[in-house]
Amino acid sequence: MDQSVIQYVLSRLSALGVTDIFGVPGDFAFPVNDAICHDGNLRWIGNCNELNAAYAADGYARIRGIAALCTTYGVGELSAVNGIAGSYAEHLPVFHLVGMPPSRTQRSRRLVHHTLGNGQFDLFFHMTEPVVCGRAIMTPDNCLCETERLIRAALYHRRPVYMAFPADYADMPVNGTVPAVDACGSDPAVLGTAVDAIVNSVSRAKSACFLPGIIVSRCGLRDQTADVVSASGLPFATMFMDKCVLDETHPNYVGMYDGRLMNEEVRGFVEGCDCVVGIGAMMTDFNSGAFTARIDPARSINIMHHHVRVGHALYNNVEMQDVLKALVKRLPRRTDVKGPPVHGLGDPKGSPDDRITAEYLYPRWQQLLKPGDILVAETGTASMGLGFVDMPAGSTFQNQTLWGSIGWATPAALGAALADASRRTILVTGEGAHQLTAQEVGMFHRYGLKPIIFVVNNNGYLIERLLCKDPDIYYNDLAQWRYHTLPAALGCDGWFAARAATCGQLDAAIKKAESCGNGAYIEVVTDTYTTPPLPQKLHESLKTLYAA
Ligand SMILES: Cc1ncc(C[n+]2csc(CCOP(=O)(O)OP(=O)(O)O)c2C)c(N)n1
Ligand SMILES: [Mg+2]
Repeated sequence: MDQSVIQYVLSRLSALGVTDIFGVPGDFAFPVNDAICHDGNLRWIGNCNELNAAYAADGYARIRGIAALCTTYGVGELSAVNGIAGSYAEHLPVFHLVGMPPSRTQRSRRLVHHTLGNGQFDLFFHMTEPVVCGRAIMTPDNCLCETERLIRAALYHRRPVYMAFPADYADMPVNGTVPAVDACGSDPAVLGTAVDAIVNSVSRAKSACFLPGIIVSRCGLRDQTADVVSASGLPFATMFMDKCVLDETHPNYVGMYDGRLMNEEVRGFVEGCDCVVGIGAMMTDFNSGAFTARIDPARSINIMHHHVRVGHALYNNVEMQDVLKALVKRLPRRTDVKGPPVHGLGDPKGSPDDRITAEYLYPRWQQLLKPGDILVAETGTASMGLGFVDMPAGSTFQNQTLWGSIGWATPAALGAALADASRRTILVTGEGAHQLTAQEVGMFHRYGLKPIIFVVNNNGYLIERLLCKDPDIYYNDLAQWRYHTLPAALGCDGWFAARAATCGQLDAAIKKAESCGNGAYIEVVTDTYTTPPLPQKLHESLKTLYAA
């Protein structure tokens, strides 16, 4: 084999569907940067900083199923760690390629730049350990084995991996032969027992429903899961992190289940079922209405990526895809279980001269959405409102519900838009979150992308105002930016940009954004405390807590 170490790794990433690699270059990473630019199947996407590159890779992986970023030693890679940790928490296989000082520099313990000045070179390799599912320092001798091991780990766990390339080794030819890799399959006996247990529980139950979760989409099993739900005839609800895992236009959909906080009818139905079947769902705080959900483990099932739980029995070594394949044939078709009807948000309420309220804003956004749209919603009040809009067929709702690092959504939308430029990408962010990563807006134009961006300007960190003791305390205030002037300053020539403070202005701006044939950026100005219902509910439950 006459490929170099980095050429081999890049060829494997291409084969897995990566066509773009995010990052910021640096001298120790030059061999990796050069190889990416010289690889005919790959495109280098230069981000404004490494944190943004990691968020962009995260967004790309949500749509493509896999992503990669490249940073330089120490200064670059450490900035990316928050983003990588988010991809770990949210199960996204992101390959973090890091350029390292040459092996001879490391051996001589020279005091080179980007080190702590102590001659130690493996510190950052150790620092990344908890946020990746595998890592290696690549050499000509280990390259073939380690690349295959890390690809397998990333795809098995759906989590990031770290590969560091000493600058001299990166360009050396690889040694050895490609190892044979066994495919991971289910243990047939355990699979049979687990599927029997699921079929028995569901058949015996007077009423049953599904809660399909985010792992389904991370494993690329949305169609198979929809087939199981359709074959069973049973209703399904979704939780916040899992929104749009199955199309919300599916006839069996009953709406968002959010514990005791929202949608009482859906809660009553789900919690009243004798058997609740999770498929790749996680009971996190924001999935369970701040842990107000009450699903008896004894009467529930969860089919996870590599194991199944039926009541209190755990079955290991069974793969989700094998379980779904069996269930689609074996589950009896039920026509006797009916869920509540889905209530949409209705029409926007407000007159053209009115200030923009939640009763206008969220229904207006619902009207804007089209089949196939990619909606990226930032942590904050706006995503908590968007969680309750009805999403059209084939559209997707992306939110960093578990990791919740503000600033994620702007670069993640860039990554998502690059991952599938044929779809419309819509970004909704609060202005506080946007201030962390707003530079990345310029990158959409640089790469010819035409998103619709909404920045909700509500004079500060509203979700924090609602959750902290004193809403008006000044740590929730922000520098007042003129947000709608950012696209021009960031080089987005030809974009439509506007500031909307009334319902009429918002309506006109949305119409222009949809027809301008270019990127669009709309600053949506609301009153300081304008909020959709969910943050208000969280606020009320905390108020009782503080008063107690
Ligand atoms: C990196 C990071 N820093 C701080 C926080 C805490 N935090 C959560 S939401 C939020 C404010 C979001 O404000 P904004 O984007 O304006 O949205 P709003 O709630 O006002 O709609 C902050 C500071 C966080 N989640 N992530
Ligand atoms: Mg705000």
